[in-house]
Amino acid sequence: MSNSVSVANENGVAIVTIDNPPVNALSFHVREPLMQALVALRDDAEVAAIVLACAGRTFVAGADITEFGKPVQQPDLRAVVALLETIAKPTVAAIHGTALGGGLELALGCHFRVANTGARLGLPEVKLGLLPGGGGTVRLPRLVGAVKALRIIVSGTPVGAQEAHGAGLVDAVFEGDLTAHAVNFAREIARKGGPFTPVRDRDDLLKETDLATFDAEVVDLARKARGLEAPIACAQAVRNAVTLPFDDALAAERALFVTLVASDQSRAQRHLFFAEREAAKLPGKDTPKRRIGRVGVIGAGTMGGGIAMAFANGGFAVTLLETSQEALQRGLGMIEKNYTVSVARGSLSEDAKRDRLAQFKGSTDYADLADCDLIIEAVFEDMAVKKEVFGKLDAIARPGVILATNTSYLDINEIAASVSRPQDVLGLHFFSPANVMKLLEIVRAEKTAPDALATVVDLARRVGKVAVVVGVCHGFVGNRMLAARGSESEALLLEGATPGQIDKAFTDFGWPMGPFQMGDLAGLDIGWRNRKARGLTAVISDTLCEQGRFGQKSGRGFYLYEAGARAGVPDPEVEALIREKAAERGIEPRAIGADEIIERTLYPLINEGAKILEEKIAARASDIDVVWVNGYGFPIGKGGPMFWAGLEGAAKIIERLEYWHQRTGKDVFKPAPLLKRMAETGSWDGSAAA
Ligand code: 3H9
Repeated sequence: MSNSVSVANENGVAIVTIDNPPVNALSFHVREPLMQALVALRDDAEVAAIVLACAGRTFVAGADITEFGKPVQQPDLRAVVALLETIAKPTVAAIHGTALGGGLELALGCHFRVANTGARLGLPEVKLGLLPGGGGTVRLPRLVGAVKALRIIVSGTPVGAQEAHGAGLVDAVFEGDLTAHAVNFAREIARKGGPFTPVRDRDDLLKETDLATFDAEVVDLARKARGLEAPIACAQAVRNAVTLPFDDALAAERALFVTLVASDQSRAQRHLFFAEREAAKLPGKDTPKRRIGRVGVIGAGTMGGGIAMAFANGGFAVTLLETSQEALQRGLGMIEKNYTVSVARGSLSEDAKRDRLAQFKGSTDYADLADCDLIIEAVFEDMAVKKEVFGKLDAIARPGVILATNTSYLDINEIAASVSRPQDVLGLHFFSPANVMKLLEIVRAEKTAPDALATVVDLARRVGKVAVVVGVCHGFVGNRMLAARGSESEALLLEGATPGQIDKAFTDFGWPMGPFQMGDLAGLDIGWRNRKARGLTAVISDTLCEQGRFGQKSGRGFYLYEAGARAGVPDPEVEALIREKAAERGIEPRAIGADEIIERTLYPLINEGAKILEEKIAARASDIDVVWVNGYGFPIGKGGPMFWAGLEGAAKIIERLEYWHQRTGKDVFKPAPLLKRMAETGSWDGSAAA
């Protein structure tokens, strides 16, 4: 046999084992021997049943994503599944770990599926801008019903073994040696005798489909798709499974898959899949890690509390420190409230809530942080305050403890220089709410030790964060680029655009919300305080704040919010204020189109990204994309700002930046040299096309 596929025979039951580390993807070098093995076993009179299993940590986690966009080498997955369905003796997929995408589709080609208790099954293709292209949209509805299949396929979220069992996707769930159980299961089934019906021929559940309910769900998901094509295609394919004969629905699925796999959106989403994994890689991957048991968090406000929850959720013991008992109790109370909400939503059990809360120890005494292995401060954003905190930590922390700051802007080299152990100091920039938002900017200061950095990169993964290592500069990667994106916001207002028009240009682009909606949600006072501290002004935003209009929390900001409403409505007072301030400056309002809004906001964003790359604040363009998609809501279907720059065309971006630079004289529009190189080579690192 081959290295990737082997066959064993246990008293008449053949066990076919796929072994393609790390995740048993269905690469060509797996499909080819798998096909050969299955043909041989089909025709082998000595074999009564076939178990399909995997070596290593998981069942097949999908097609090999690296093969997409290249010519398909036969046999493709569909051919393997079709062959499985020609086998008359019982076939059983033995699923451990994850059966995802093409992996689950392979299992759907079997007559039966058995799983161990920890297994998860799903069709996550939608997250790659695709639909299941190996028959998943046509076979899954036959087992679990069309509406349930629609939900699984469009969400892309795997279901656990027990749920899959309840839904009819899995035939038995076992604890212990799965292969042994699967062999017994197969032998027993074979003994009872057939005929065994392939999934393709099981139409009973489909006939019960209520298409009106189905279509109502599709309307809802089309609204939520925000311009993404894949969820809509997924829904269409599942509907076809109900309304068309099997082979026609399968052919339609294939046609949709072929279109999607060549689309910019899928290319963008596949780029992000690999970008996230690449971002977590550091040079010197064998760097030893420090042991982290207990984590200390200083400050129990929104940020500190969220950070503490993120670590508790990741299984760590947490010491939460505040300056007074009152503030501490308030913080702990907020944490308990958040967990209570999770229980009410059904995402956490009462027992798990109790266990989580038991992981917290509250204190008002720095000495209680002495047994922590990592201490993160989330105190007021002020250099003097931060240095005072670090001074205290320097006095009590054991040698080798990692000391982290959650600063969004401050110079971490300066903070590190204020302690006796700069090698242990780094930045952990969480995004609010820190227990929910996936992004973590890990800031490497000049003297940060490689093992300290490697430790927190590893830790980030363990607490479910998408980590990106960045260098020190004002605002690091995300907030520095955000400032560039926002630099023209006020100018656009003064020249004639309304907040509503600008926000709409953003949401039409695919952002979940526009800059003014975001400002109102976050609180306009935050930026106001920041500007005042740095001696900066923004005439419209500052005036709104002076009027007590801080956004949603005060019921008024750039928009008006009815009591309790989260969506604002345009406020004529704000529009009048904008016109008044424009008139004071002698600016005649003019009509401003969406194109201009995009090029004056997003092109400077990309330009700043290019400068960040030049300065080596980010190691790769794809790291910047990961920051923007996971921390700021950049549309995944566009792959992040640096990937989108490739789609938009660097030459066009430069031409428009130069135009605006000439008109305004502003530095944000001055094209970075790296952007020019991108225009010449087609890639940010000068190697291959982006
Ligand atoms: C599909 O199936 C289409 C079909 O319907 C139709 C076909 C016609 N291919 O995530 P990890 C690599 S679409 C190639 O860190 P974990 C990954 O890049 C597919 N490579 O591990 C990484 O490489 P490196 C549908 C893959 O334990 C390494 O494996 N399936 C693939 O945290 C380890 O990955 C999916 O979308 C792949 N399919 O998580 C599932 N998968 O070490 C995608 C992983 O060089 N995969 N790699 O950086 C996952 O969700 C996670 O990898 C999994 C394990 C949960 C399985």
